[in-house]
Amino acid sequence: MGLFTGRKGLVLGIANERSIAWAITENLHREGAEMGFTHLPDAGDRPKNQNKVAKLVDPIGSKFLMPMDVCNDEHIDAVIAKAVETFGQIDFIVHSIAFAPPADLTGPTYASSRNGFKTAMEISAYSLLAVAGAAKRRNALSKDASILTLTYFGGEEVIPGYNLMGICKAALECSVRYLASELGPDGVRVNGISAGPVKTVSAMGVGDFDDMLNLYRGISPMRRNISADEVGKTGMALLSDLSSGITGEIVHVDCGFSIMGAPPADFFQQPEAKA
Ligand code: 0WD
Repeated sequence: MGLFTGRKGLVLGIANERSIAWAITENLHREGAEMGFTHLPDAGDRPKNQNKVAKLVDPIGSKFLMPMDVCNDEHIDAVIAKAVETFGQIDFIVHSIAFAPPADLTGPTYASSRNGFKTAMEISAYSLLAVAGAAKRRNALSKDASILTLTYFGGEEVIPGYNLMGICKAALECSVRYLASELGPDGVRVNGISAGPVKTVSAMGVGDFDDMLNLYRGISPMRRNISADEVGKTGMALLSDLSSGITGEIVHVDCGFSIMGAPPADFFQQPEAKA
């Protein structure tokens, strides 16, 4: 019997096999979870996004796969309604969604456009509140349900290149705490994982990613980068009974990078650090 035998939930934000949401899904599946999934709606006739996600989730017995744009309240409500119809109540929600228009993400924050800021905040932070709110309104969450979102250290401290998304992550992390406080009386927990860099589609839009990986390798106490599976394992734990007393937390899965106030002495001996 697995940790998630008899437990059901929703996973939002798989784009492809590199997505962090997929690494979490693999761990949940291994422990026996039953899941429904969403994909970004496809433009035009070709179901490109749908096919990419279906290829992954069909073989693990997905209970449903629906299009969902988090900017659309009807989409969100339809997904929650489908979850209720399929499962009754659900025990977990994985929210692994972020977006900022590239032009607004790559420039300095003071150059963000008003609309770019709104879009980035809506998709990357408000969407967590919207999904939790829809689930609450439909009484979709079981009495010990757990909600998990994904964030990054750039929401706590300045990471050059992370820019507008850092501001969104600060809002997202604060949303975790407010939601945890508001849903706690129902028994529902809300937590976030602050992950170190993992090469995914979204990550490639943020600065020079290989430099970021080198930096993390050089500075982290563990002198390496994390794997997506490490986020998957911790995600699974935060969604499970193993973390039944934890809510409102942001757990860093970053090989310790975020505890360092300055690079270690050996950082300056590394050829890539000098380059
Ligand atoms: O290094 C990394 N990869 C890190 C990612 C480090 C720390 C945190 N994160 C966070 C991201 O900020 C995000 O919140 O993890 C989360 C997942 O990101 P990911 O797995 O790195 O990226 P990806 O595989 O691209 O999944 C994000 C997905 C979208 O993918 P695409 O590539 O299609 O933009 O978010 C979804 C979509 O599936 N998404 C949306 N879903 C519904 N409605 C929307 C939307 N409007 N926009 C994006």
